[in-house]
Amino acid sequence: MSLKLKTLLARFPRVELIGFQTPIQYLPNLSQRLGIELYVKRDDLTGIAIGGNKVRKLEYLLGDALSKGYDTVITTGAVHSNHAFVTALAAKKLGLNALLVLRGKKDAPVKGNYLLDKLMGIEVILVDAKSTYPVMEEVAEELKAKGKKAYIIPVGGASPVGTLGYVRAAAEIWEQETALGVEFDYVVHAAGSGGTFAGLTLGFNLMDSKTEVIGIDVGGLLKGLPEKVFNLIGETAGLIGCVHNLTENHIAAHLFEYGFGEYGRITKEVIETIRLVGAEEGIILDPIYTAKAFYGLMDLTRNGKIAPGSKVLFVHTGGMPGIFQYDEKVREFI
Ligand code: 5PA
Repeated sequence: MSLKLKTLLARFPRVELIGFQTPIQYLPNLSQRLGIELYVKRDDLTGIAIGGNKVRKLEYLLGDALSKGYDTVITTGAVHSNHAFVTALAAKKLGLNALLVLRGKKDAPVKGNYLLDKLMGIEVILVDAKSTYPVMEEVAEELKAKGKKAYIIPVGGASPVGTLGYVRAAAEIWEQETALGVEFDYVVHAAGSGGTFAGLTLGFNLMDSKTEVIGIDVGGLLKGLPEKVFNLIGETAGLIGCVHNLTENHIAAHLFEYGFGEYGRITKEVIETIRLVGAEEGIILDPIYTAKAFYGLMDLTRNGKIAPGSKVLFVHTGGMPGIFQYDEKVREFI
């Protein structure tokens, strides 16, 4: 089944940035504590820069950019964006120029990913406005006038081409399940721009798998996430040339909100979750995405949505620099 999916994906240009299957590890201490069979997929170890889920999307996005002769990549996100930093570094590695248009105040402290951006000499334009897209378009036009060709990647790489990365990840998980001799009831992950959610959901659907993909909304990064994810699934299926039988209601029923008030807000529960997972299993989560997602997983287990004994795969999507971007906030709870 995964072979069929891989064959469908084979015609899309992809650059090899990872080069291996990320490990799936069993988490014995947290399994016992939660009364489920808990595994983690280490997509925080995707082999370039700070790793994380974006690398899978970038294999296709940068493959697309290179095959069409682009020489520059422009993308966006918040000043703490994991996606933006990884995109810029991966682009550089492939010999492309990179430029980031980040949402933040001009005097934003140089920490976390923003420090990494600066350290690597990545060109950053800070924009103190809700939407950074007009600035990205402007910069692309300016570059065009200078004879350059700029490829614009949306927030989180959440385009149909980027989503192919997580369709492929679903096939990878399926192969690993077969090797491990388990079938996951649930795959749980942090949902922000929705590309990971769309890709995994479509991938498992195309493999006729019973595995349910659960997204944890980490505080409404995007409004109307179920609709956006559903549209992205439709566009990605269209790109691949296949049909799915998913509905927007299915997406909404598999999306749970654990934002603790708003995107980016760090609370005591978030910090306690980082501490718990670190102390029990030696795995570090981040305060913006993965700790909220893991808190959601624990709560869904407590309230019975995830039944006792279920086989659950948590996808660790990376993001560790968030701890250092928000060190002051983190210190409040130590
Ligand atoms: C992000 C997103 P999706 O965007 O695919 O839904 O993934 C959510 C997510 N985990 C999960 C981590 C560590 C993430 O960084 N990050 C964004 C970024 O700019 O970094 C897109 C918001």
